[in-house]
Amino acid sequence: MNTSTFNAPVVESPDGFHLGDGHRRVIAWMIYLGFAALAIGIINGLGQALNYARIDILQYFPGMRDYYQGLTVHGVVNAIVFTFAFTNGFLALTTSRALARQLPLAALWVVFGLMVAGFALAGFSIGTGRASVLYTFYSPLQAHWSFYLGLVLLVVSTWVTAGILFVALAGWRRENPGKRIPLMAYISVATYGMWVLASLGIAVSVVGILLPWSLGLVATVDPLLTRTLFWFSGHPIVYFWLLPAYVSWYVMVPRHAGGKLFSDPLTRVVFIMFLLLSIPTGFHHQYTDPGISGGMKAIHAGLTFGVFFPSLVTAFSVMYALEIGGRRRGGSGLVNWFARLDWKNPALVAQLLAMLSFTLGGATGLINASYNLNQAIHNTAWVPGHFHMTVGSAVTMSFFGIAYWLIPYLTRRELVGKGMALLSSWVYFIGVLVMARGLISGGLDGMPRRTLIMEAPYTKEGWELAGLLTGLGGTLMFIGGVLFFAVLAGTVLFGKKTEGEPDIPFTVTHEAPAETGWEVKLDRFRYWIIAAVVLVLIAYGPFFASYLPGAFTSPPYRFF
Ligand code: HAS
Repeated sequence: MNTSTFNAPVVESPDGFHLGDGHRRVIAWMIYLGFAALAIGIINGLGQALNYARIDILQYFPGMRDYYQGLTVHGVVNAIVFTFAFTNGFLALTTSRALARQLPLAALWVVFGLMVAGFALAGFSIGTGRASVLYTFYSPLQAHWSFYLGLVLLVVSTWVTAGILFVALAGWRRENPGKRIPLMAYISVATYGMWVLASLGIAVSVVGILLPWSLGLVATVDPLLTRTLFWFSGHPIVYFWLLPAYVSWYVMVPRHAGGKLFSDPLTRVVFIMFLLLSIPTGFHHQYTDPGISGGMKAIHAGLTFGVFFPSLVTAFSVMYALEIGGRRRGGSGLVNWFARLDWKNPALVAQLLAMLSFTLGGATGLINASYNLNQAIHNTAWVPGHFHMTVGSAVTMSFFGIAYWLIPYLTRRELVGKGMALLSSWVYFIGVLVMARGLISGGLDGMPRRTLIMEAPYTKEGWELAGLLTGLGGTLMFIGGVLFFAVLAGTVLFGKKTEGEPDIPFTVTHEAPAETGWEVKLDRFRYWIIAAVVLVLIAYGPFFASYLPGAFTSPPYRFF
């Protein structure tokens, strides 16, 4: 895989590998499941955004009891079900393709089944008002056991996917001794390696503490302990959302743009940095929590600035690929190449706009990470402002862009409504910027997050405009989302059948990865995982060693 085929006009398989029909089907179902969850999330998102504008549409949602139930639906289906389902399907595909191996079909269906069961259980508990605990499910708020069990199944679906990918890679290595791991497989597997390690916090918390507690097997719970275990996984989960988008930005966007990947080893280094640094940063969500020493918070703050770095490198690398593409299309000067990119390709446009939004999302992340600035914005509307420019757009719009080639690839149907797809991306992008402007300025004026603003008996100067912008932006995002789903449904139902066996559009490194020297060591995942575990022990060990067993316990609070 070391030829210069990255800019080939026709997407044909360079090595003759084709995904089996059954594999296409199961991966398509995973992607549909993810988007079905997103559709529910987007409808609830409209209700959440309009709350800030003091417009109540939540009352018209069937079965909706209160604001927190709606916010829980929004957070859980968007942040957990949508992202997990899409990632399980997408990275299974990228790994299978890069290694040119079919993955075990039955195991992929198991992944799908686990996700459906997890979604159904969590959906049942939230839908019946038994789990209005938000996607962070902080104790001592207690949910019905079915909520926690649903979460367990959803996380297990990611572990089974990870197992499938690890086994496939091991098999490939056995058959290709001494060969470098193909880049697309490397970064896909690294993403799951990071997540398997990261998800241990949430696993211990849910299986070891919250599930038995919700079943009445233990009477009390330690809020700080479960919060800390949540954020042990809760920060790295944002990179589990982001890295599939990065997989696309590194190995697919250059192809869409007609550019080329900047550097194979640098791309590997970026993913290794995420493996090392994603987890030992969770305390930056807990700067205001008592019971954690200032020293520990400082270590996590420092490491948070460290995990900022691979994204800066990514910005540089992606820009390089885009610039090459823009210049090949006749662009010149400092910025003209940007205008020359293929702004008519829906897959590219959605991801370019995602990147632009992420530039602002990343900048707000830096402010969050700064200990004293965090004191001003923590628990304000600023925080949803930040995360709608990251997961709410950078990730979601990248997944939209990927879907514009992935759904035709999986269904062997042509994309229907390219104009509508482009419009969808622009409307969603403008919407997210307007909404984030509202949330960010409102947050700076002290407007709280997770609050039924429309019924709040108090207000402050600035909140009104902030609320209106949030409502307006959220409405535009909703319209953008509806347009996206129209394109998706149109393609699946009415798209013209395509001939032949197209390949997925991935970049082949323009230089073969080095076969000797330091770069080869990047492929030794085992050592990087050990290093990641050591870093986690340094960053969390002192807290758990001094804190366990939990000292401050509370009885449950149930709102059902
Ligand atoms: Fe965050 C809170 C810090 C990234 C999501 N974050 C959250 C929450 C969520 C979230 C959901 O330190 C709320 C959790 C809750 O419910 O309480 N975050 C950061 C930092 C980064 C960061 C330092 N966050 C993300 C990503 C997310 C995400 C990614 C989802 C996918 N975040 C925080 C902190 C908090 C927080 C604190 C706690 C706040 C509090 O007090 O509650 C960094 O990783 C960001 C690095 C990003 C960059 C941008 C690079 C730009 C790129 C685009 C390239 C652009 C190109 C332009 C090529 C450095 C790669 C192309 C176009 C042309 C013009 C040419």
